[in-house]
Formats: sequence, structure tokens, C-alpha cells
Amino acid sequence: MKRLAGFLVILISLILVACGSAEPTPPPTLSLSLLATDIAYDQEQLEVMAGQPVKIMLSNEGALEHDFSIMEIPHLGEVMAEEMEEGAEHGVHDMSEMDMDPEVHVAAPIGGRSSVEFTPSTPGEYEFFCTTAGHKEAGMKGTLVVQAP
Ligand SMILES: [Cu+2]
Repeated sequence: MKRLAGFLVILISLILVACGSAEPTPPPTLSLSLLATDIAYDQEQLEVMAGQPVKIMLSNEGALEHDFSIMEIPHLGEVMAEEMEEGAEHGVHDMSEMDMDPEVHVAAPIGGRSSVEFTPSTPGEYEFFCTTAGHKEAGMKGTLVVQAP
């Protein structure tokens, strides 16, 4: 009987510990690479999961500035863009002339690499494209597929 009581105490403690971890840990960030050249991306489709943070690394191996933009996409938290200068001189990315304000946006300078991180919240298909004038029309676009978890 004494052994049984001891066993129950351990069992109850384990249950309490299991229930005690209140914060559900978010799934690990999914890292995807996208290569930009003149004038194209190397992938037409990117697949991600709703509720999972995604980090898109944009490398620019072209001779023009390129970016990664999504006009509208439901997401959790903030969109974090990080532009890394590597090599090439810094081309100031002026968004002021644009009459659009994409929800997700990051530009990669010539020969450089940038990343943008966000957590899509709603399954669906969202168009991504390059906002540099004429690039989307030239085919610099693709589909971000957000799968249901
Ligand atoms: Cu472009």
C-alpha cells in the first residue's frame, strides 16, 4: 500500500509538470532560400505552414536590385526584415516613389543578401513578386502556398 501511494505521488507530480508548462512552444522557424537574377526568381512556388514562422533568404546574383514582396497576407506578430550588405555598394532602396505598400517586403542589393521573417496565419495562396519597375511584368513573381497545419 505504501508503495502504491508513493507511485501515485510520482504520477500526480508528473501530470502537474506536464500541465504546468503553460506557454506552447512555437514550431521552429522554417528557412527558405530564394535566388534573384535578372529578371527572375529561381523558384515559382514556396510552401510554408500556417502558424509556423518562416524566414526567407533572398540572394541577389543579378546586376539589378531585386526584392521580395507580398501585398497582403494575414500574419501573426511582426514582419522582420533584415538587409545584409555583402560586397556591392549600397543602393538606397527608396520606397517613396511606390504607390504600393506591401505587407511583406525586403530588398536585396546587387550581390547582397537579405532576409524577411514572418508567421503566416491563414492557409491560402499568396502572390510574391519584385516591386522594381517592370520586373513583375517580366515574370518575377511566384506563389507562396500556406498549408493548413
Ligand atoms: Cu527584380
